[in-house]
Amino acid sequence: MRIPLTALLAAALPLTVASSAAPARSAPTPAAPALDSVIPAPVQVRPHGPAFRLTARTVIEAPHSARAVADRLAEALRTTTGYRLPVVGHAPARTPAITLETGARLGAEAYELSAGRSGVTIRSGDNAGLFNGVQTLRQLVPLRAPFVVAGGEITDRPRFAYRGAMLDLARHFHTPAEVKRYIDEISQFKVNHLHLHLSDDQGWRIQIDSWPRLTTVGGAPGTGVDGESGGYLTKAGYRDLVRYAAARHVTIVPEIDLPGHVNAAQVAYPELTCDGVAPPPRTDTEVGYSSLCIGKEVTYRFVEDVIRELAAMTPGPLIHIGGDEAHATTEADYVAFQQRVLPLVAKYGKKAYGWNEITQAPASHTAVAQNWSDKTSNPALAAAVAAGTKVVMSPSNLTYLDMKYDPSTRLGLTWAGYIEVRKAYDWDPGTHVTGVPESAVLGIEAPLWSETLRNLDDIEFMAFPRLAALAELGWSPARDWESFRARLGAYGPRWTARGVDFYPSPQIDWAG
Ligand code: TNX
Repeated sequence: MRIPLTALLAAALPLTVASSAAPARSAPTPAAPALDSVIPAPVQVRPHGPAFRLTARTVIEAPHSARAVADRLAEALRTTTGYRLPVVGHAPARTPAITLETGARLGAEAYELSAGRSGVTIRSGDNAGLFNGVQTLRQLVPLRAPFVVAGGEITDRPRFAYRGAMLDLARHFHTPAEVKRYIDEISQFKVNHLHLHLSDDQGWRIQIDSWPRLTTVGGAPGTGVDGESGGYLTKAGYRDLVRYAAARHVTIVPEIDLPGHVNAAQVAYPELTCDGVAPPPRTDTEVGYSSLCIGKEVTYRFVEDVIRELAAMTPGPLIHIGGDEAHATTEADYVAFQQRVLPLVAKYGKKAYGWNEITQAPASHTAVAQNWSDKTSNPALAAAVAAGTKVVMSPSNLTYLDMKYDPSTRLGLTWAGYIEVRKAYDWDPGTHVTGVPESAVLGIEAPLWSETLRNLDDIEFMAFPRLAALAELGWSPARDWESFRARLGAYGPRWTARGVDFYPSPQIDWAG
C-alpha cells in the first residue's frame, strides 16, 4: 500500500489553521470538493452550513451489521489521509464521527449523506446503500490535507438496478489479483455487477470437476491470443473472487459462451464436435467458426454439468450462457439448442442471461438479453421485450471499452467505431432502442474484450475514463456533458494518486 507523503505529514502535524487559510509558505490549500462534484452525479445535492474537518481524532461509528462497510471506509481513508480511524459501535459524546446508520426507509441501494461541523452521517436501508454513500464520501475527502468535507446533504438512489462491467479472461487470462484491482476501481463508481467471460475459442478459464480437461488442456500455458498467457480460475480462486466482490457490493456474473466460441472445449473433448475429431487449438482472433454439435446428446450432458457446477459456486442470480456470433450453427439448430439450454439455467435456480441473439428462441422470454447490437431499431429484441425479456444495454458502438478512443490509440479494436469519452456519455439507455422502454431495461454494462489487452495497465487505459461515463448513465437520473466533463477533470488526480493508468482524453481539462 502506498500512502502519499502529504498525507503522512498531515497526520504527523496537528492542524490548527482554519480550513480556508492556507499557510503562507506551502502550496495553496485545495478547497473541499463541492458536494455536487461526485461521479456518478447524485440525485439531489443541497450544500449548506459549516464543513466537517476530518482529523486523526475522528471515529467511524457503525452498527455491528455494517462493520464490513465501515472497515472498507477506514481502509480507504487510511490510504488517503494516513489516519487510522477506529471503527466503534458508539462514538463517545462530542467526538467527531462518521456515522453509518441502517434502518432508514429508503429503496434498495439508496442512501442519504449529511455533513456538518460535528460529523458526517450516512443513512440507508441496506448495506449496499451504506457502501454507495461511502463511495460518495470518498470523493468528498480531498486528496491532501486539510481533509475538509463540505457541509450539506445528498439524497441519492440508482436509476437502474444493474450497473455492470465485463472482463474477458478467455482471450488473455487476467489473474485474480488483477480482477480484484478492477473491482476496487469500478465499485467506486457504484458499478454493482462484474461479468466474467470465462470461455472462448482460445481458452477455458474456470475449473469444472466433471470435465477436468477443460482447464488442464484449455487453460494451459500458451492458450491466450498469440500463444501468450493462459491460466484459469480454480473453484477456490473463483469463490475467493466472488467473496471479494461481494464485500464491495459487486455481484459476479459468470459466462460460458455457447453454442459458438467453443473451440477450446472441443480441443479438450473431441466428442463435443459432430465428427469426433479434435480441432487444432486456436490463438488467433477469428470469431464465428466453432459450434457444439446440436444433435448429439453428449452436448447437453456437457452443458448441464457446466451449468450445474457454475450455479453451485455462484451466489448471484444470473448465469450468462453467451449465444453470440454462432455463425457455424444453423438458425434452426441455434433455436433448438437454446430451447433446451435456457431452461437448464432455471433448473439450477438461476436466471438465464445471454447476448441478444438468444431472443431468437421463445424460451428467452424469461431471460435477460444483453443487447450488444449497435442498431437503434431491432425488431427481434423489441418482440422479445413485448413477451417479457429484460434487457441490459451494451451497444457496441457506445459501451465497448475495447474500441479505440481515436486512430492513435495503441490498444483495442475498431470494428464498432472509435469511442471518445463524450460519445460514451451522450446517449440514453432508457430510450436507445425502439420498443425497449425504460421499464424493460435492467441496466447497462460496459464490456472489455481482451484480444489486445495483456495486463492491468492495458485494462485501466481502455476502461478509464469511459467506465466513469457509463457508470453515470446507469446511476444518475439526468445527463449533463459540461457538468460531467468538469467533474471528470477534477477526478483525474484521484486515479493518478492510486496509480491507475487512465487515458488523458483531450476532451477533458484535467486537473493537477
Ligand atoms: C465481438 S460482442 C464479440 C467478441 C469479441 C468482440 C471484440 C460479442 C458478443 N462478441 O467475441 O471479443 O467482438 O470486440
